[in-house]
Amino acid sequence: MDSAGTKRFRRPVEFTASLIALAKDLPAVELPPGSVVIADLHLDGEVPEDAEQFEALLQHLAKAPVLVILGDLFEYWLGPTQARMPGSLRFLDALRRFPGKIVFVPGNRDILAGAELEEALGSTILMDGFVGLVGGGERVLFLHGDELCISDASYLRLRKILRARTPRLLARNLPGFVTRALARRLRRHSAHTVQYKKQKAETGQDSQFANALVRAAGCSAVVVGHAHTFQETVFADGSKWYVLDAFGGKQDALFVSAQGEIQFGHALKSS
Ligand SMILES: [Mn+2]
Repeated sequence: MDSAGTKRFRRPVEFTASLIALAKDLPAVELPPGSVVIADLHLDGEVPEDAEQFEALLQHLAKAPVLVILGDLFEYWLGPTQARMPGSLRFLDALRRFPGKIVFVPGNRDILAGAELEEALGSTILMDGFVGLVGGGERVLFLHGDELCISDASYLRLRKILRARTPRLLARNLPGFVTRALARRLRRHSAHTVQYKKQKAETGQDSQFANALVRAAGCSAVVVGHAHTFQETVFADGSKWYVLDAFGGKQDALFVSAQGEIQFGHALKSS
């Protein structure tokens, strides 16, 4: 029997309403000049080059007072067990050594990250995104971007389940074969999105919902990753929606300029 406490996820409209409510009350984070935002690095512990590239990137960005990682830092992240795997240690060490502040918003692939990653980040994971304060008080909303794919109802259901407290605790103690199956599901949604991005002007992300979230958060722009292809959209009300390239693309990073303005470019550009 269904009680109020076990109310199931029914329609995307409930999902969008709950996120619009959340957007009104997101944490605010100061992004001083020199701050950098990147997303979708997809680091894989089984690929040694990934560790070298990541160390080089963090060294390159070492002067950033705040580094924002907007989700899918890892190819997949399954919790405490993974933090102890040899392939993960270099990533975590590199994060620990970063001199500035790191702000992390999880993506669909690292939604199960918890205390084991927070220890290396030196900060609390911002599960639902945040409002960045730039320049003279301009407010910019930062999200991973998977939440904009509101036509994928089965993914939204999974997303909700993985974010609930009890299932998260359970998932973190599941046997390896179960968590690996979960990882495959988390990756499948991304593969789906990568397919979408091949069709121009179609990323799977809903622009009207992006606009609604910007308004709800009282922001002038929203910046996301997830779709892997840079995009700039100006809404009728003048607010803007930006999608970052996946790491390695020409516009894979947001920089806060000396004047406190947001600019886009390559994370590894020579400064
Ligand atoms: Mn993603």
